[in-house]
Amino acid sequence: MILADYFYPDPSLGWDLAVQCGVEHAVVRLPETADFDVANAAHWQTVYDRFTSRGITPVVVEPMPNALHDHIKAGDDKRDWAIEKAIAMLPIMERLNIRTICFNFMAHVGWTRTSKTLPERGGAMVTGFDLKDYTPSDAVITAEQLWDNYTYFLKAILPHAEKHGIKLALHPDDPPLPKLGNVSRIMISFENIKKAITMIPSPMLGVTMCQSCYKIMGEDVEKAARAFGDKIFFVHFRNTEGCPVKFRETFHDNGSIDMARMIRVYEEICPDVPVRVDHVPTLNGENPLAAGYGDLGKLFAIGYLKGLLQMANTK
Ligand SMILES: [Mn+2]
Repeated sequence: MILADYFYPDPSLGWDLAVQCGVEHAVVRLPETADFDVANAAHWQTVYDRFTSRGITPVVVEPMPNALHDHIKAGDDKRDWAIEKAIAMLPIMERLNIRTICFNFMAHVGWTRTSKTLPERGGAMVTGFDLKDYTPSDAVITAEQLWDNYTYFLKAILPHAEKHGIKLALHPDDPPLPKLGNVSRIMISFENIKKAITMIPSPMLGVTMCQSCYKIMGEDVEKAARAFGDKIFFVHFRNTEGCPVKFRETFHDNGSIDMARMIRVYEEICPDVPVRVDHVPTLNGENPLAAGYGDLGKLFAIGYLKGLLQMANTK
């Protein structure tokens, strides 16, 4: 597998630590400032060069920029503008050889937690979700509207993704609940996601295997991974405890998933895809507002992942 990490577009201590851990590939969060135009190749080149000058090769864009994606998912009056912008990203990515976009179809409400300070081992803190503590927003969307908006998006973008060889890797909904208030959610089960990536057949349409989402859904993670097979374009390596209405993150070695087993499975079925650690605990001295993405938690998680990758590749 390709060991990658999640990088914000501006160099930081996290960049240094990842490089020092031996990470050579980047999952890039694009700038979300007014001076960055996703349709402008020169703007991309500036960001790209920042990485390559540090010995890091960008391989995935995550997420699809929210300024576009929010309109696409909601299906509002800026949807067509947003889809045109998303399509304009593809030839630029092709030229830079960034071959994968991680996208999701959570409208109005993204990945959501009700706490960032749940206790984990030794006083570390993790994020968690408990439906009884969730305060719904005023937004409204039905499952039928979501499927319509999703289909509309695929029909528009897939021919361009195929032309430029850019893979669209669908991330499951987190939490995987059918409704948060009056906001419906559709990417909440293996069956729904399988439908979503096969309803319009394309070699450029597959999944981001965010394995804990499937575990929380109640799926058998290995079975789901094997069923997706070569439709896995990207792996989020993450561990958790719980069920859709109440769950918590854990240290990567301290949750309900057999992590060593899953790395062996991925090396067998999708050995060439990028993998990154996801949702690390907050360790002592760190600000829990950076929930899931603290530098110290990442150090441990990346080291653990590197060890498992080495094990899986040692005969
Ligand atoms: Mn994820």
